[in-house]
Amino acid sequence: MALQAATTTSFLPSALSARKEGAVKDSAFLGVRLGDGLKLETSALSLRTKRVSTSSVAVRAQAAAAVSSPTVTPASPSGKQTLRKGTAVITGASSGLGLATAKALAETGKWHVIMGCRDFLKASRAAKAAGMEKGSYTIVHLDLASLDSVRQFVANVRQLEMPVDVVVCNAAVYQPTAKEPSFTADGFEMSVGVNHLGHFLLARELLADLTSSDYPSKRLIIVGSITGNTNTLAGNVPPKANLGDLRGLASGLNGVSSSAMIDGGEFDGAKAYKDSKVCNMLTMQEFHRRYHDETGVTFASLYPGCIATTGLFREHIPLFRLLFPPFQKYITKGYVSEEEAGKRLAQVVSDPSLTKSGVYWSWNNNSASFENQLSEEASDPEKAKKVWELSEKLVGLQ
Ligand code: NDP
Ligand code: PMR
Repeated sequence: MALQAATTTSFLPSALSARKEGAVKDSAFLGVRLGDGLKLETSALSLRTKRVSTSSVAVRAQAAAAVSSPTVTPASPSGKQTLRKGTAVITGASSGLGLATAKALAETGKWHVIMGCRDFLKASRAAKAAGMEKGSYTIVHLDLASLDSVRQFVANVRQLEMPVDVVVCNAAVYQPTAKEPSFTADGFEMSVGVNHLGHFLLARELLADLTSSDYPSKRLIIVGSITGNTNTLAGNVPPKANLGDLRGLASGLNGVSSSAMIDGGEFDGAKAYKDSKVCNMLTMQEFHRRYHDETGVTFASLYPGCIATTGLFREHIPLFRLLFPPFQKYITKGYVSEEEAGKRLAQVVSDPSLTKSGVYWSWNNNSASFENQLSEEASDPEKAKKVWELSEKLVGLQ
């Protein structure tokens, strides 16, 4: 019964994306414009209409290793009680930070990972290539660019009949070179639609599951970033995050009757990403204010370090992708490997010393975690409340 959804035909509208020929922003490396000679990195005209895929398998149990329900297993003959395996849902676990975290958790033998991924085959290959043991994970299809897919994902996770002890909202897209916005199935600008609104609905839905889990330390983690925090050097590299008076978000970010940008301004892909990270960090704090006392769930965000080699920069110009890792390694010294970043996020998932709620974690040069300060905007409770209420309307929760 649990796996009935495995054969369910799913309709997965790919996002409607419109990009003009040559729609790559003037090539700029590290905020500095390069000459016209480097403007050849143009993307081809791609005006995709809604595509209906019937081939995707919605749920596939990689492992039937169901997790037993009591939190503490009965005493073994030696008299020792052991904690049952925890189950962590991680979005965007097919690459980068999400994959490294899934691997780090699975390797401990204490966690089963539900990998919420938009590309099932890619996720499956990535998990195998990372050496994750077959019984340690389950891949469930999730396209955050579609609210229907988010709802279907929640239903499919419930069908697995595993507890949900930790949820990690990790997936993201970054479109620094796009001249024109692209849109999710529901018509939201892509970066905010995927990084914030898709996760907002997912987290709201899965809060009930977290609340009913009997795991001793239940957590909802939303990955943030330094670049959304204007109280840092990195956060002051233009374009800076700024949600303004939220007029674009209030009007639906559809780029037709409203701006595609939260602040109502002109489209800028890099800014849209940074704005989405501000929303992620505000959402975590609003969750904490509204639900921590009532549910006992720990809400946290983090900046894992600059993981300059991940797929996040796939849409950036080749020169950026070549120079960004050494720049971060040798100049800013902010670089961390995917493996190290995965260990950091895995700590936020499971370390008994990181149970404080409402916190934004960072790590110092010795890889020791500390509670970091968010920028004024990213810690503004009024803004958090407004973002929450507007997001509720957009995802149909109001
Ligand atoms: P990656 O591109 O490697 O990982 C992003 C993941 O998100 C991929 O698995 C990708 O899937 C998935 N994803 C993208 N769009 C969707 C969608 N519509 N539905 C479902 N999944 C989707 O980047 P990172 O590992 O670097 O990013 C992970 C997180 O870390 C992000 O939240 C990012 O903001 C944050 N971060 C990253 C930093 C860095 O330096 N890299 C620094 C600070 C924060 P697919 O594999 O199919 O493309
Ligand atoms: Mg940044 C201590 C300095 C520091 C750190 C930790 C980062 C992290 N960056 C720093 C400094 C600088 N960066 C400086 C001085 C510049 C101008 C030369 C610079 C530029 C820059 C660019 C163009 N940095 C970038 C970009 C991107 O396109 C990345 C981005 O903003 O993605 C949204 C990026 C990043 N720098 C970082 C980190 C972590 C990123 C990736 C951001 C993220 O995932 O949120």
